[in-house]
Amino acid sequence: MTTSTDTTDAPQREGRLVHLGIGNFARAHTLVATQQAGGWDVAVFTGRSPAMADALNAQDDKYGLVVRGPERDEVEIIDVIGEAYAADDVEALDRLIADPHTAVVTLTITEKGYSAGTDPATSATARLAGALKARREAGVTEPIALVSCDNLSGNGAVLRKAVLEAADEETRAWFEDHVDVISTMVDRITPSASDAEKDLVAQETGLQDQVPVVTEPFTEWVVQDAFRGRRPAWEKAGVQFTDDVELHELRKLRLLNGAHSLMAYAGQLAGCERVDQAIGHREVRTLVETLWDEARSTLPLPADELDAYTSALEERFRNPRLADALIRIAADGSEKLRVRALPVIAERGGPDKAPGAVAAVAAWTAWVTDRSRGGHEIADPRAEGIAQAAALPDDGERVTALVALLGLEGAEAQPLVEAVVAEEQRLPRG
Ligand code: CS2
Repeated sequence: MTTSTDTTDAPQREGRLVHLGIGNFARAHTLVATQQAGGWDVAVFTGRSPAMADALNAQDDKYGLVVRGPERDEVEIIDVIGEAYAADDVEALDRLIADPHTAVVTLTITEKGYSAGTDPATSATARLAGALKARREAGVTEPIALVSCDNLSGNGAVLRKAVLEAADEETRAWFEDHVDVISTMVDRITPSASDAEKDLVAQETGLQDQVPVVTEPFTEWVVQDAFRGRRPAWEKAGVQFTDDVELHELRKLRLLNGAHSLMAYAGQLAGCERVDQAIGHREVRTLVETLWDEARSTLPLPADELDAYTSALEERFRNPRLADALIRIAADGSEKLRVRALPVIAERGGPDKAPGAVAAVAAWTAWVTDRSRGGHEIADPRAEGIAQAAALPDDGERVTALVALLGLEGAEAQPLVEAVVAEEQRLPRG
């Protein structure tokens, strides 16, 4: 562990931010904005890969950020992290959250992180609940803000619920007066990096970087303006503060992430491997347009604003140098489709009025079936249920079981099941 920031010696620092889930996205987005804001100590905890903490510590908590535009790369060293810990280091988390210097906790724990339950061994929100208890017991009165940076609508409310469920009674009672929970919309497409980026960072900066990040030039963060306590001056990094995050979230979830999921499954079925190939595939692109048309009609935003948004998206998807693998986006489909596709179908008034969103679900059921029958593991918190469903020989039963994993069952699911069974036959295959 590197402790480059001893809080007792650093009274001039404005506060400490603790980040949970230090994957690629946070290193391309949340931490970059925090570096640009300046003045804050930052401690990070890993998500799925505990080895990330060791890797960061071994390189003095610095890493290279490769911003990959359609024509060129810009390489920058991000040096905002002061301390990096493995996710399960609850002693460090308790100590940091109980310190009044800590005023903000940002989270990128992915969709499934919010339903991971109340056991600190497996749930980041449960560990956070335990650390808030330590803060209460330490008698800290200053407010702390919990800032969700995951692709869920109303992510602040979802986070509040998950933390409160895992908290003890006294901490629940203490919570309202001492904790702000902030919704945000985050956006920056961040593919998985490869050895080529390690070489590039070494060549451009001299840093021997085992954990570089590659990302697109575009970045956006819309943050609910509801902090009672201190926070980084993120506006210096172009962050937008607003009372109306939800509309931004819905726009991004249904247009960007919805199209992403559709391309991930339909694109792979059609023989594509990357997002730029999928958006360039005539039939997949037509499906994306259908999805966009219907998703747009669920968003109370002016047409010219939506036009500008979808053309910008198309350009981002077409970035040929980003090499964003569809298999990255295909992970955790049973979590993602619940928020990306099902609400569009419901709000449109049924599957017959939402063929694009139905295609996204059908592409998922068809793709997981093919993958599973081909002996591949599916990266999904419901992987076991998916494998069992995919093995059912009858299409109606198989799709019924898969759609149930999206939370739709019985009579309510019937119209979607029928539409999906029919749509699976029409999807382009390559
Ligand atoms: C993607 C997102 O993994 C996924 O499902 O849709 O990671 C997407 O790249 C980001 O939300 C872009 O901001």
